Amino acid sequence: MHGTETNGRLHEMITMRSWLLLLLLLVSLCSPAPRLSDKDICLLDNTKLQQRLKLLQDLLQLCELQLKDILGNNYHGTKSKIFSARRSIQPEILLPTTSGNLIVYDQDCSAVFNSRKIENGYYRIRPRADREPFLVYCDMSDGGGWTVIQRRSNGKENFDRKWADYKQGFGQFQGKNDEYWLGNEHIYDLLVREENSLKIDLMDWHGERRYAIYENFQIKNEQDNYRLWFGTYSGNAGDALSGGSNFEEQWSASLSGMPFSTSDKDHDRFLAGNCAQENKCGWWFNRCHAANLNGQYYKTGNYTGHYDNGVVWSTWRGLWYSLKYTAMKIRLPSFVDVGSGNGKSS
Ligand SMILES: [Ca+2]
Repeated sequence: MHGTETNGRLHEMITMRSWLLLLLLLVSLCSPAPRLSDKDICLLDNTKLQQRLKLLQDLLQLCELQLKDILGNNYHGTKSKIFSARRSIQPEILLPTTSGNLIVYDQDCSAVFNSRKIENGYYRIRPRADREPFLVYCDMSDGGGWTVIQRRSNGKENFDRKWADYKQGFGQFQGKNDEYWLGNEHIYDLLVREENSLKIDLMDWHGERRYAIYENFQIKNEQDNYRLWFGTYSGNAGDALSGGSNFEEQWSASLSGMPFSTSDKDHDRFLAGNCAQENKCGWWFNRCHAANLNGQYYKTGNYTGHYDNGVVWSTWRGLWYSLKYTAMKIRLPSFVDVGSGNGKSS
């Protein structure tokens, strides 16, 4: 009996100890982690902030690199490889000519220039081996090697034409002041191989000149209505292709991403009307434009009327001034002026 009682107490004590241990364990598990001191919190915040700072510093460095690239990459400089997304050369362009023609044509005016033909003038070029060569004016000044895709200089040529004419091209290809549109198909063929820069030369009726350069000038094919794309602007005429300085102007007049329109093929964003009809020409219209170099040739400079349909570059001379001279010309950004030696341009 006594032995049994002692055993019972011992058992009771062990059970109590076990419970106590379990309780202690539970308490230690459930109690909150030791509270961080203000100093620890501060240190932790500091580490997080330093990590964010590092990220921002990296970003800043990247932006500085990009800015340096943009500033250093003028139109006759060498294109940086870091940020240029070169498009691959289309296989059909590499096909050999099937015509049996022994005359080898240069692909563009840069190639003409590089083959030591450095006089301004009309040359027959052939951007695609599977298509016929065609005449174009090569501007061998201004660093040389420019293929001119559009020119206005005297108002003699009619630019109020339909889709088919703008597709094939029209105008005179003889005199140094002849006006023409090279044709959307030819322009597409010239642009499709590689990234090109576009330079726009402008002159008003007082003989004052301005220019605008756009990097990575592209148009899509006819299925996509020769849709326009362009990159960074530089120059002293203002970025009229982008529509103007404020958001509202850009919304209605930025030509970036716009398809080509003619009076018989309205692809503009002006739902209530036809920009090409109002402007009497083919162009990449939005609602409608802040720049239209194919517009009506008003020999007075300033003009009035229902529509701002002159030869317009609004960021320089406004919408109601029609320019005397315009030329749109293209060249590879990597084109190196091998002719003049000193790299200066007029
Ligand atoms: Ca429309």
